[in-house]
Amino acid sequence: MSSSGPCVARCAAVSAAILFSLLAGQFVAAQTPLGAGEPAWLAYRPVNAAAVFPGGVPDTIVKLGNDVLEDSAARELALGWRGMLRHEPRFVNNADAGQGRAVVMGTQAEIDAWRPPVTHEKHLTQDAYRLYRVSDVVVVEGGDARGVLYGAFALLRLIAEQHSLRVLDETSAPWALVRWTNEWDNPNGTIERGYAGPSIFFEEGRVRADLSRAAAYARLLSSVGIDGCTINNVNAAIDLLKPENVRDIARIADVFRPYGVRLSLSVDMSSPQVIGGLKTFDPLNAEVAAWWNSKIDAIYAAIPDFGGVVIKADSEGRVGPSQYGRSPADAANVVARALKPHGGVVLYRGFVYNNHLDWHDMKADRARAGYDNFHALDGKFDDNVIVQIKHGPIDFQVREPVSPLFAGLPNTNEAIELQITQEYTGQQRHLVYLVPMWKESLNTDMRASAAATPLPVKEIVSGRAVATQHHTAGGFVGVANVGTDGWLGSPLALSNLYGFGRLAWEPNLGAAAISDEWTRLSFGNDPEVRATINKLELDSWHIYESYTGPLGVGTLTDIIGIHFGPGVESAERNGWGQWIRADHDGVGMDRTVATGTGYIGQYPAPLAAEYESLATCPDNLLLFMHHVPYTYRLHSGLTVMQYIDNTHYWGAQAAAAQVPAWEALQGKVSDSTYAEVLKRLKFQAGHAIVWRDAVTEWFTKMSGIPDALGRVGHYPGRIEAESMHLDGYETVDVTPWETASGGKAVICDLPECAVQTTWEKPDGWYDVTVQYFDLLHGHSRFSLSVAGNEVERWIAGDTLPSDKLNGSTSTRITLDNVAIHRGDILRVTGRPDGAELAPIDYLSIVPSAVHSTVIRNAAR
Ligand code: GCV
Repeated sequence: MSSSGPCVARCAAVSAAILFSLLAGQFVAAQTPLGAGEPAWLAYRPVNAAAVFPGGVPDTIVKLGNDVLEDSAARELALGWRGMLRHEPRFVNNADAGQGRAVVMGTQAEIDAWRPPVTHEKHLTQDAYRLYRVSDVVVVEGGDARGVLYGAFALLRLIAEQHSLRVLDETSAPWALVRWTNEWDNPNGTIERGYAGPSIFFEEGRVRADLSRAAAYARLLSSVGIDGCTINNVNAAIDLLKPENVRDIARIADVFRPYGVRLSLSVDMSSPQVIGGLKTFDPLNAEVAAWWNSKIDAIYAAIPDFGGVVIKADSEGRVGPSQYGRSPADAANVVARALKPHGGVVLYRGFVYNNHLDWHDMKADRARAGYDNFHALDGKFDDNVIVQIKHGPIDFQVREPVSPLFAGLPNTNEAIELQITQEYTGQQRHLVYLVPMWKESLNTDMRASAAATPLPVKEIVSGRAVATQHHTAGGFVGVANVGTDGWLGSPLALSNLYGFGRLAWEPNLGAAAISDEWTRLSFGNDPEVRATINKLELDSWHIYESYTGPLGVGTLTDIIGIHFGPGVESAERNGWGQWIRADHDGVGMDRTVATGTGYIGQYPAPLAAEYESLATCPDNLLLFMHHVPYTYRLHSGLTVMQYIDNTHYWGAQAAAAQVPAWEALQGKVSDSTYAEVLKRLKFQAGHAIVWRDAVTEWFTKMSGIPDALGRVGHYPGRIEAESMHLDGYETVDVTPWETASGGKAVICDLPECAVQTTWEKPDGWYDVTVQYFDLLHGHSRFSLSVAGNEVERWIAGDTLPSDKLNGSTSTRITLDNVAIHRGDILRVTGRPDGAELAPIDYLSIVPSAVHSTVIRNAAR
């Protein structure tokens, strides 16, 4: 650290600056108004100020620099002081005022100039920060202006967690240079695999007029150290590169800039031809290269801090260099060379595969594609190209091994792509905290180091040169797909956005520590709230995995369309290659070198040996790596078939137990958050039963092996709608059969229909469930009556993601403590709406778990 002259002289240099306190008011006035859910973890709830600052809250905030990022840092501290400490700080940028109780913030150079150095040996790197005390002064020092902003957020985090700042000494630097989100937004305002409403960036083919949400999003991203955001779908709309659109997109970059978030774009390789009017988009053609140069120059003229581009090519219908016999390296490099003079990067996606594989070819394997397509190109990419690799070799399944490509490119920059939006993990209607899953990938030791030193994926993507790696950059990309509905729709899903940022900054943080940080920032420091939410979050991945994708099978969801409900066979007999190869004898993909697709051989030898052998392959990846009989015994001692049955029953039970756990927090979290989370957890509990029944029934039928515990196919209290007296309703087959109880449901093609049955069992208190289908479109009306008295009426008004009767639309209502007498008639009436024909699957009537004094049908 260097020092310069005495404070008086240095202060003169800053004295020309305007009194910052005057600006502070303006900053806050200009603060974007935030709607419900939007502040997320930046709500700045009151804390015990005396616990944080035992010697008194600093009343002066000194901002030494004038960078826009330091302005944001100051604005943020003001918000935090007011919200958390109930204190109105005085702002100055006169360094002399940094006496007494104050916070002084500035870059390393500004701090050096402010006062003789406190001995800090280590130079702060790009984006890094250091927080420390000099007697009563709290110093927020950044390696650069962005580091100052990150430091301010870090200080606010400590305050929100109510840590005592009597002693403070924290230095932190980002793990990797690239920490971006990708947003799969389309210009028409829709978002591919987005589950939280429309785009915050686009509407009706244009950039939104009101970008206040985009600004608020940049603030959130910045608070966890994310420094880049790709605003459009990797299935890129080609028109976005037209000059008028680039001008409009620059407005988004303008609102990102104060938070240090660099905007980037997904581009389509055919752009030179389609919008440039060239005869070709061959990346080795000189005119094509010139087109990219001038296009990129034009983008930088509009957006000087443009981050770079993301490219999806030769994948899922996108054109690419293969059309001209060129390689991904040729394609990436032509764009990279245009970006290079400006400091931009290309993130070239490793997600290149053939989705027309031959199911009959036992050697065909989609999992091989990344390595097969890229390994031979190692060392051929320019140094501002980063290959962006999904964490697993398939596609964000609930359990996958880490992609072997991470070890296959020792001379190429690599970034890991993680999916924050829950495409295959319950679409934010199921609670799945993904950080533990991501950490498993990041911590997987590829055993690729010649020196036998561990080489976990997190090291590979750090961009630091290590043993066998020669990387100049690397990073983390999170597919977030936030929308206007509380960013991710589900309040608890925000932990994934938060967690992604924190891991990208420091992957050695623990999943539990990140969950706890997020919980404290979002819900406060109440120990009961923390314990409950942390437990829900930390248990959630295994719960979801247990009823949707056992033993590394990948997923058993409907893979052809929306990836939400069960649809076991949809994986098979098509070109998509998400096969599970289940037949009457066994299940799983044989990916061994000895007899299978050879995929396992793509891993470095020690890891390959572990996966190749049944003796050492972990149970949780068994069906990913091997095809085994249903009678095969796992390391746990259970057979595969019994494990499938047990885990689905356990999972459904665990999902149900989340509901009362959350209910204990009523009154301890805001009413709206309480209600929203409760609604989702209840849905999940019901949907877990749909999953459980579908998967266990399907495998029982396929294997012919009954559940040793007699549960599958035997559902106490269940009455199939089709077996009841039908008043206008007609019976239909449901496809796939396993997604409806008994494979059938009833639908009503009249203005009103009913199903009814007479209760033949003893008088008592019962919990009554009606399992019905709620399609994306239509608001059917239902009512349940017992002995002529209406117990409940409801509308099928959810927006479950399909217009078919299947495992994505099957849902339920449960009414607790209904008094039913022998001989009572139970009747469900349905009134269709449009094409939604008030479909019913079954009723379930079981003795009440809790006898309440509140009698629902007390009117009787
Ligand atoms: C944006 C999966 C998703 C697609 C997505 C693709 C990708 O296949 O289902 O919606 O396309 O991944 O990552 O490019």
